[in-house]
Amino acid sequence: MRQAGRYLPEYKATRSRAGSFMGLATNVQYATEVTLQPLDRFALDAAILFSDILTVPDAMGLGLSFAEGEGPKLARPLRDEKSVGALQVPDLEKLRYVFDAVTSIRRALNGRVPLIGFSGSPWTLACYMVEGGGSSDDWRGVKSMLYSRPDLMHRILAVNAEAVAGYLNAQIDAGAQAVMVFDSWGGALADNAFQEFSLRYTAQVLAKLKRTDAAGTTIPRIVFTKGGGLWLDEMEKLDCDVLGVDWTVNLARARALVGGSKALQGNLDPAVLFAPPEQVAAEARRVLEDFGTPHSGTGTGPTHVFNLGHGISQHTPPEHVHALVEAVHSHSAHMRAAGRKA
Ligand code: 1CP
Repeated sequence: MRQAGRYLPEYKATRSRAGSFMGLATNVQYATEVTLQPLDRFALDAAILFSDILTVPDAMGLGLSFAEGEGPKLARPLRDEKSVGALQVPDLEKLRYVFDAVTSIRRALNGRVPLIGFSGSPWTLACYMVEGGGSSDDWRGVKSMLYSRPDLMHRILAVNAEAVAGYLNAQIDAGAQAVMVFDSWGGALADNAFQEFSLRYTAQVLAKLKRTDAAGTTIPRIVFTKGGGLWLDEMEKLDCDVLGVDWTVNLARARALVGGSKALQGNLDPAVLFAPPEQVAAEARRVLEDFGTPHSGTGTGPTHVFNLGHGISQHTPPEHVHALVEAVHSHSAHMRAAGRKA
């Protein structure tokens, strides 16, 4: 999930030098620096590109800005038939700064850990593109369009699916070693609407993604739907390698459902990080135990990728993240050793 961000003083320092969030994300040097900052503090197993899902609507001409202390804003949201009709897959050259950042980060990582690229899902991007801003309590604008003009919604989603696939493929070309699709607002949809307006278009993206990089190395795909636990049986059919789950999901049950075919990523409640380090460690052990020993003996196959169940809060004390990472490493090593003996 998010690794960098305002909970780290070094991030805040770089962000203030950059002047704005977009100043940070569009500058290759700064984007590289903030991607590596969490790795210099914590023994993390992967790096996630520093960027944002809203770079794609920005490249489509919707005009992105991040006001200090507020969420994202789009200056030209899609409100009517005319603006939806004019929407087009962006020229990927407008996102060159992202691909350049990927290449620069890969070079700076120098094999230390793999780099994960990402995008929003077509539906999640549509939420911002229609509302014009951050998480809404009722998603009135986007849901009104979905129910009253499903034709317009389908047009946005079709353009988004094409754009997201091109965007992720370009990240793979630039050096991303895994790609993650964030369907952060899939869980805001009703049953049926989720399948028709979110899952279907995520599947379209996956169908268009490259399976390997230029050297022939497989690029794993991760799909995270916040609030998607009820649809895991349907998500199991997606052509991806990993399903990310939020903290409402029980990992033992999820493993029984999808464990044979896909790895699971998650799912510590980020709010656990507000508790003292001992509680953080205890909750981390609980998540690991819920999934269970990855493989007994020397088995291979889909397993568990420890992660938060959603993004890290800006109010998180960095020492608590340190305690979390240490607990995950020591307890999972212990579980693997016990599994080998069994
Ligand atoms: O390590 C990292 O920080 C990785 C980079 C990263 C990622 C993967 C950022 C930087 N954003 C994201 C993804 C992202 N952005 C998602 C999908 C994951 C999720 O659900 O959290 C979403 C929905 C956004 C949109 C967004 N960008 C929001 C949420 C607004 C809302 O709807 O409430 C916010 C606050 C941002 C700004 C942002 N993006 C990233 C950071 C570190 C920040 C905070 C601003 C800052 O620190 O300056």
